[in-house]
Amino acid sequence: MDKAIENKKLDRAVYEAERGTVLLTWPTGSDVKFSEGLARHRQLAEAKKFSVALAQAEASGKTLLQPRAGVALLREHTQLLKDLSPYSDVLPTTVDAYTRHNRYEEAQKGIEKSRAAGTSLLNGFPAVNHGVDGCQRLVDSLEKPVQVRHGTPDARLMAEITLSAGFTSYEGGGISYNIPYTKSVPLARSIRHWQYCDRLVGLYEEEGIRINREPFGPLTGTLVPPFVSHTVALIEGLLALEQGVKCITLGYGQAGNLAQDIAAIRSLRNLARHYFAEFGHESYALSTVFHQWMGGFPENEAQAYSVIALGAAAAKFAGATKIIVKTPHEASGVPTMEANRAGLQATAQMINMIGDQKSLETVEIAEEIAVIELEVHAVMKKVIELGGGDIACGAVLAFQAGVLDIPFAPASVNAGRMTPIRDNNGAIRVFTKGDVPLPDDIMAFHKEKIAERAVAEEREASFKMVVDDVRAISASTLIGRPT
Ligand code: 8ZB
Repeated sequence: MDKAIENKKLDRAVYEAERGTVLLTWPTGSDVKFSEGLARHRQLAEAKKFSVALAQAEASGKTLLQPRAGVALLREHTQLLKDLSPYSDVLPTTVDAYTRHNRYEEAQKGIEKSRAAGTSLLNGFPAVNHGVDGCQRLVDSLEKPVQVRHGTPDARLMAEITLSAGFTSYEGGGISYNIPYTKSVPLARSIRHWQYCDRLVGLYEEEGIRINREPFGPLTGTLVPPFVSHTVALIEGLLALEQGVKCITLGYGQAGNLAQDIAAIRSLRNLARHYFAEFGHESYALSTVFHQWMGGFPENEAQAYSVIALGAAAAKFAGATKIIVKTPHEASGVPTMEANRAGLQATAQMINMIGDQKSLETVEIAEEIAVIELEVHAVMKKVIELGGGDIACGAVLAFQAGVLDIPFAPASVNAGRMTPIRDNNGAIRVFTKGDVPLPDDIMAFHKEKIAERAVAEEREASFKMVVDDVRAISASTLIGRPT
């Protein structure tokens, strides 16, 4: 049978033929020469290598801080990153929305209008339009590693350009940059396009150049139970390793309950080791990334700092390798440099104070770890079964069947039949499981936890409660209690 998608390393010849067409999709593609990309990476200072920063952090127990940042023009973007650099361990380049949709002509107009206006009229850095030359000048101007951060279902051309220019880390994945971001891009197609990106990273690895890959952990950032984002992260990790990726960072977005958040990062490590070994992968570098709260933020900056600080505490207690930092401007849009710096400083203070304490081990954390691992095993078993052992095919079929079901995701293939809800401690539980194959004892556990809240609030658990939860943090509480 000819499968729509397979978890198999792309043939070099297939990759090369495809590359020919990818590089023709926008004029800057013609400047990509793999040999020149290799030469750039070979002369890159150690301090500019993402994989080195991650390995050092893993070895020493340090937590790296990374902001998000991107503006339209090269000079302004370079200055922005230079200004943030003293407060960051690793740097981003957040790409604009036109580029994320492969709309390079509109990105070009955005660049021209930004020049005329003297200010950025794009919500990120249009890396494809700036091309290898612009991206290389950016990397050359900075002293720390830089990662491409975006949200692009077809990021092949951008990967060719930015990696050739000397970026040393690339965010995204075929599921995590599709289901939460788009309505109708076929999942098999985005997975295939990300196999291409991973194969490219694998080609650099074959030449001794280490490039970090980071699937996007938080998904919709809206009441996502840890087992859901973990399952997607593990699948994307497996897909990447198959294509030859060797340095992988799995992510998770803060949910808000401290025990659950700490358990999430710790279990993610255990689960990655388990599944990567099961699929025959032994030699790779693993790290984790914790995203501070991805849901709605309070408008008030003082309140926003509290959300940021709680995330910092959870990430540090959990032992995450890296934190993606939010800013006090989160509720209002793209942050200024000053707001970004403030978020980084608030986070640094918290992780320093938590770092001076010993690791936190509680029965609540242990219980959450056990629950998350059981849930992930149940869903992974079904995904593997659906794919007949093939995780790529299994993922596509699992979304179709509602076995993988991401809360509040816009993709039409996403079932949306599983409903999450907070329990009386603010941990995210499963209210209705839809077609997600959670075992009865796990569902009984969720039910009991949800019932405790219903009693405390003197109301039935319902979709109204879910809506209240979605709004809660921006209004000042974790749980959407009746007022
Ligand atoms: C999925 C990621 C969303 C987050 C931030 C948003 C939000 C988006 C930029 C940016 C700084 C940018 N974000 N674009 N932050 N500069 N150009 O990504 O605010 O927190």
